[in-house]
Amino acid sequence: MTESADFEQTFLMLKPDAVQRGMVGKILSRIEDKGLKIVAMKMLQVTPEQAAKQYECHYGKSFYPSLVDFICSGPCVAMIVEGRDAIAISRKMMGATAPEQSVPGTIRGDYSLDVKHNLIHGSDSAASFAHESRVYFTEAEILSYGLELERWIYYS
Ligand code: DAT
Ligand code: MG
Repeated sequence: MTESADFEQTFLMLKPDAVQRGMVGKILSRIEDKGLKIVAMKMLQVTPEQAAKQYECHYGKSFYPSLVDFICSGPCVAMIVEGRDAIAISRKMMGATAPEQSVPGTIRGDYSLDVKHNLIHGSDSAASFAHESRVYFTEAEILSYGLELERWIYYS
């Protein structure tokens, strides 16, 4: 794989509904099948402090308290994935926030009917990735490794 400027990392979190519905494996398979490389991953119970940091851009909005309650309501799976245009690609794979707009073929479009119980969080920009990844991972926890299959996933 040739590293270039469009290779980037993004932060994803499988929310408590994904864990409770037994959909962790299914969603991870989509991420792996796409060719994105998981470079950090942990299951954790999000604390209110972590939730407040992760969602600080939504502080003051009407849904903020219930969003924080929800993300803290059970175990989540946090991860960092890497690949070409990983931020935009994973946002496309997640699907739109509004359930009536998340199209079939996306994770939310296939598996979710509710704006809050929408299974997955993903950074929406490089700045959000920098902020959100720091809430859950240290630099040392983010691994750097090659995958043999990468030369079949990327042209150059
Ligand atoms: P996304 O998760 O697609 O990035 P967002 O950043 O706008 O969406 O909002 C973060 C989360 O907050 C979203 O996943 C679910 C919740 N949320 C957003 N809009 C909401 C609304 N109108 N009512 C209830 N929850 C909402
Ligand atoms: Mg968001």
